[in-house]
Amino acid sequence: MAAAPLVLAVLVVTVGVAATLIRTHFHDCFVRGCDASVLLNATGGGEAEKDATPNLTLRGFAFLDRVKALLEQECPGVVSCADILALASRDAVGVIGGPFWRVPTGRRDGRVSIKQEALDQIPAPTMNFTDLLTSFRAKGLDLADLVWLSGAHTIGISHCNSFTERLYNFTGRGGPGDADPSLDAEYAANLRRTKCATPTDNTTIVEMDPGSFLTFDTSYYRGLLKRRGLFQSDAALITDAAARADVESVAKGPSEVFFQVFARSMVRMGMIEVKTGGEGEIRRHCAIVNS
Ligand SMILES: *[C@@H]1O[C@H](CO)[C@@H](O)[C@H](O)[C@H]1NC(C)=O
Ligand SMILES: *[C@@H]1O[C@H](CO)[C@@H](O)[C@H](O)[C@H]1NC(C)=O
Ligand SMILES: *[C@@H]1O[C@H](CO)[C@@H](O)[C@H](O)[C@H]1NC(C)=O
Ligand SMILES: *[C@@H]1O[C@H](CO)[C@@H](O)[C@H](O)[C@H]1NC(C)=O
Ligand SMILES: CC(=O)N[C@H]1CO[C@H](CO)[C@@H](O)[C@@H]1O
Repeated sequence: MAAAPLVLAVLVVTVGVAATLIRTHFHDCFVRGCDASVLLNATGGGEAEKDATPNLTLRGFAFLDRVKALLEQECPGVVSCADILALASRDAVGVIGGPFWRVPTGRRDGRVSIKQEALDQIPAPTMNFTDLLTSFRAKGLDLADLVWLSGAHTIGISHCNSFTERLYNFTGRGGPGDADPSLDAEYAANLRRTKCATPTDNTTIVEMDPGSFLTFDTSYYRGLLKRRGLFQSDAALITDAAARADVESVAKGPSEVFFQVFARSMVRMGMIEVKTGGEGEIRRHCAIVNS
């Protein structure tokens, strides 16, 4: 009798870890390439990328530090923190029933992490389609990668204050009449009533794929077509004809198709500006550069 709630609790934690790892890997790759710069602690020189990442992302760091410590015991100086992040993201997705893919390894770790670069280069949840595509193209990714990597929001969670301007203050006039017209009105009203009663709420957790956020599946894309994408960057995917066609095709296809394209885009993302050969180092601890 007691088993079911426990199994559910374990699943919630596992899905949360998977979402956190994917987000951390994404943030890492978009700033100075996939070199684990996102895992570095700030030093005397100023704030690090970590200091720019949303609080929800921060939880994954201690877990990665533990994985690194175990690996260093077995085979010191061999597996980079950047590879650990790529492999852990893949494994976490596989454990919760998502796709599995082969991760090319050999990334080396960077020695520099700067907060402002994260603020400048990580695509914001408020971006429109044009700005999102520009941001992805700057990293060698394309329109398809934007659509498929956004699919990670199938297991995403957010805090109200990341999107409340869409519920309360879209044009700056303010008030419940000032919601984002691209968001389903009934859904917006429901969010205001049950989840985000105040625009500044930064603790209530909102599922990005409500009803299915524990399952790695295509319902995120069906939600987009019902105009229930939570962030403007989700809603943006159906404002472009080519992206919308991709969303429509994956939304009605079997999960296997989504799994294949998601995996392919994760591999492409994992190769952004990687350091190899004599570049960078194999960090001994993921939070600090080797002395
Ligand atoms: C990195 O920073 C975190 C949070 O401030 C701290 O808990 C951790 O001990 C630091 N790690 C190292 C190796 O200094
Ligand atoms: C997208 O947003 C930028 C501002 O961030 C704006 O300059 C641009 O006009 C917008 N593009 C479209 C097509 O709305
Ligand atoms: C609504 O947005 C405007 C412009 O961004 C801002 O000046 C105002 O303070 C906001 N109102 C509320 C209630 O947050
Ligand atoms: C949430 O908002 C409160 C009040 O504005 C602030 O003190 C707190 O630091 C915020 N917490 C986070 C995690 O942003
Ligand atoms: C690392 C960090 O700042 N964690 C905080 C994230 O937000 C929760 C809830 O607001 C806090 O309890 C954590 O301390």
